[in-house]
Parts: sequence; C-alpha cells; structure tokens
Amino acid sequence: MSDTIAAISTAMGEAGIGIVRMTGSQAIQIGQSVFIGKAAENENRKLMYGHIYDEDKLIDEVLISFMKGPHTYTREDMVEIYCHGGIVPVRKILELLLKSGARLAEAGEYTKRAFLNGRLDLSQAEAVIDIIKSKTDKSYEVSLDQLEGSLTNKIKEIREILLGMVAHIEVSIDFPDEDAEVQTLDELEKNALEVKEKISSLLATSDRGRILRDGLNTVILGKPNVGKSSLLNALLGQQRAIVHEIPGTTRDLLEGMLVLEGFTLRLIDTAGIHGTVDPVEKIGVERSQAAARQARLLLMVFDGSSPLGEEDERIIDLIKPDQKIIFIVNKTDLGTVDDYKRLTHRFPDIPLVYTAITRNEGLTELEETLVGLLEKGTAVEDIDPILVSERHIEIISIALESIRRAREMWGREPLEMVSLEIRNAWEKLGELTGETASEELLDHIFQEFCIGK
Ligand SMILES: Nc1nc2c(ncn2[C@@H]2O[C@H](COP(=O)(O)OP(=O)(O)OP(=O)(O)O)[C@@H](O)[C@H]2O)c(=O)[nH]1
Ligand SMILES: [Mg+2]
Repeated sequence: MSDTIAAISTAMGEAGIGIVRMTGSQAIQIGQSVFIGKAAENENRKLMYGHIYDEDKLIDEVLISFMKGPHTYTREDMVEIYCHGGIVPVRKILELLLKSGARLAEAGEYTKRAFLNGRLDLSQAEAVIDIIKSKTDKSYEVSLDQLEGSLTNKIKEIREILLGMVAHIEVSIDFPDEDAEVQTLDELEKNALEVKEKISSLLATSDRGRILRDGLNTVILGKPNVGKSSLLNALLGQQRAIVHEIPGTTRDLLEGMLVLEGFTLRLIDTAGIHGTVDPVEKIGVERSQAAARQARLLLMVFDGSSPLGEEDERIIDLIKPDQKIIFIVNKTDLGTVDDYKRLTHRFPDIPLVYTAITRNEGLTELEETLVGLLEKGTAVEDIDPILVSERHIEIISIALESIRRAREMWGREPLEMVSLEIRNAWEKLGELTGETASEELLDHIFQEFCIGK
C-alpha cells in the first residue's frame, strides 16, 4: 500500500484550466468522496463532468478522471481534476484533498514512483525534467529521444556485453585450461573493443550535448570602437550594452542568451583589444583575451571603413585551430577598403559578412551564416543518443576508464582482477539507468523536479 499524494500539476497563475493530481492507494476513494457528477459510476479512464464539494459547500465545476493502476504514470491509482485555472480554485481543491486524507507530494514524487514502480528507468525520469526545462526545440528533441529510451537501450546493450565478458572469465577461472584461456583472451579483446567503441562514440556526443544545454560560448572580439557592443545589442534585439563613439566604452564582459533557429548561443561582448596604459582598460583587455581563449565561436569585428591595421592582426592571431570563426566587416556605410577582400583570400574557410549595424544592414545574412555554421557542427542527425547530463557523462567516463584498465591487465594480472574491473564498469553503468543507484542519488535527482510532476 502506497500512501496517497496530491499536488497541483499546472503552473500557478491565471490560466484557462488548472490540474490537480492525486496518486496512491486511497486516490480513487478520496476523489469519489469529493466529486458529485452525473455519471452513475465513476468509470475507469473516462473524463467526467461534475462538481467538487467540501461537504455541502461547492468548491468548483470540474472535469475529473479516475484511472486505475497499473496503466497510469505512477502505475498506481490516479485521479486528475481539471478545474478553473487561477491560484484560488486549484489551491482550494488541493486543500480539500489534503483534508480528505492525501498528503502533499514532494518535488518529483510522481515521477519517482513511476521509476520505483518500473515504468521509467532513471535516465528516462531525468529526461522528463529536461523536457520540462528545455528552452529550445533542439534540446527538447534530445530529451524526448532519451525519454523514449534511446540512451537506456544503448546502455543495456553495453552492460549485456560486459556481463557476458564477466561470465566468460569466471568460467575459465573455474575450469583452468591453457587453450581455453587463449580463446578467452581473444574473445575478451574483441568484446572489450566493441564496448570501448560504443562508449567512446557516446562520449563524443557530450560536447554537442553541453552546447545544446548551456549554449555555445560565443565571443565578440575586435579592436575598440568597431561596433562590438552595437552587434551584441542588434543580435539580442535590446540595448544590453552601452554604445558610444568614444573608444574603450566596454570594460567588463557582458553576456546575453541568443536563440537562433533552435540553437542557443551564449553571446559575450568584450572590451576592445589594443595596447593601452589605462589600468582599468588594461584589465578589460586581459578579460577579452581570456574570453577569446575559451570561446567556441569567435565573432571578429572590423571597421570596414578603415584599413586592416596592426591591432586587427594581433586579434586575428588569437584564433585557435579548434574555434569556429566569422569575420564581420562593419561600418560599410562609411565605405569599404579593399583590405577585407584580401582577408577572404588569406582565410578561405572563414565566412566573412559585411554589415552596417547602425543601419540594420547585413544582420540577416550574419544570422544565416551563424545558423549554417552551427548546423554543420551540431546537427542532431545521427542515431546515437546525445549525452546532455553531466551525471551521465561522468558515469560513462568512469566506465570507460575501468575498461581501459581491464585491457591493460589481461595477460599480466590474474583474471580475477580483470573480471573485477569489468564488473566495476557494469555496475557504474547501472547507476545511469538506476539499477544500481543509491537512495541518496535518487533523492538528489528527484529534488530537481517541480512539485506535481
Ligand atoms: N557609421 C556607423 N557607425 C557605427 C556602426 N556600428 C556602430 N557604429 C558606431 O560606432 C561607435 C562605437 O560602437 P560600439 O558598439 O560602442 O563599439 P565597440 O566595438 O563596442 O567599442 P568599445 O566598447 O569601445 O570597444 C558608436 O558610435 C556606434 O554608433 C555602423 O555600422 N556604421
Ligand atoms: Mg563596446
């Protein structure tokens, strides 16, 4: 018998409808005790019209559904009440349910029950929260994929191979015989390679996962006064940074989130880089250089109306081989010198866009170039699930480490040691799906949820 929990499942605020949900062994009985409707009996999984009463007092006009477990989200009996939206009706109904014997659900408790009752595994439960929290279409797609079991299936496959390896080793420990041992090593080598490949290809997606989750670290770079802050403001569509004709306006790093066609960019405006004696500006320049080193994408801004100078060259020198870059030649309304055409010849792989930001010219082309560049590197097109959770990335890295150690050991160390390492990897991966997860870990994960989910 599970105790019965209740919570408001919709967001609090004025809304067309609000949903109050209840699950547990008493849910249906409590629901029936507060509902008066036309249907003769409270049919299973039907939506019924009626009223909620607190004894004689009318609380609200509602639709209600009684759902018998196990074909429910939690696998237990559930009741959902669809009442008027707005904070008062939902609160009044919740209070009535609590008074009638339910207790207030903890954060994520519905999903925790779904997990404990075997409806979802842990990575799927985590996907539920990621879906709720997703801010872009792309991160939503990845989480939905995970909820559908893409990651679970991959991990299951890998764990099965690992278990097979352990079994193989145990047999050859119990029945030692030279030939069998050689065969075991060959077989193990093949399996280990397969596991290593599977795990490595999963891990390779973590970079994309992080970008989907946190946004691509994008730094706007250039010498003073070329229009970096103007660019930040134009892309964000708001006056985020101070823009001024005096060079050296921006000193601190300024950030804004930009969502473009489902891609999230963490845009950072920086102080113009040049040799300066001003102590405050100097610190600003150092920060710009540090930001440039960490950037995944550099938006390098030039003043197209004046020649490409020594200062610009030094900024170009900051480019690192693994960074994506777009050259932006701004202020074309004041004329364009030929130097920038030569830039295209020197760096044929780097896209170059002409803009006049104050006139809103070239911005559409810049956005298109940006999206093109992002699609190249982060398309969600392959069949592999994408790792977005730091927890998953850590688990998989540790498992990979164990496999590596096991491979180093065989032939040199006793088979028992090899077996132990493989078992470690198997157990670690079980934490991802929740098969070997501790109570603390579960608490930690479900606390991230909102109440009512
Ligand atoms: N004519 C013209 N002026 C521009 C253009 N874009 C920006 N400006 C002007 O150039 C000046 C400097 O712009 P900012 O955006 O502050 O330049 P910045 O690169 O952030 O400068 P610092 O913060 O000092 O490094 C301002 O007066 C802008 O209005 C443009 O396309 N054409
Ligand atoms: Mg600025």
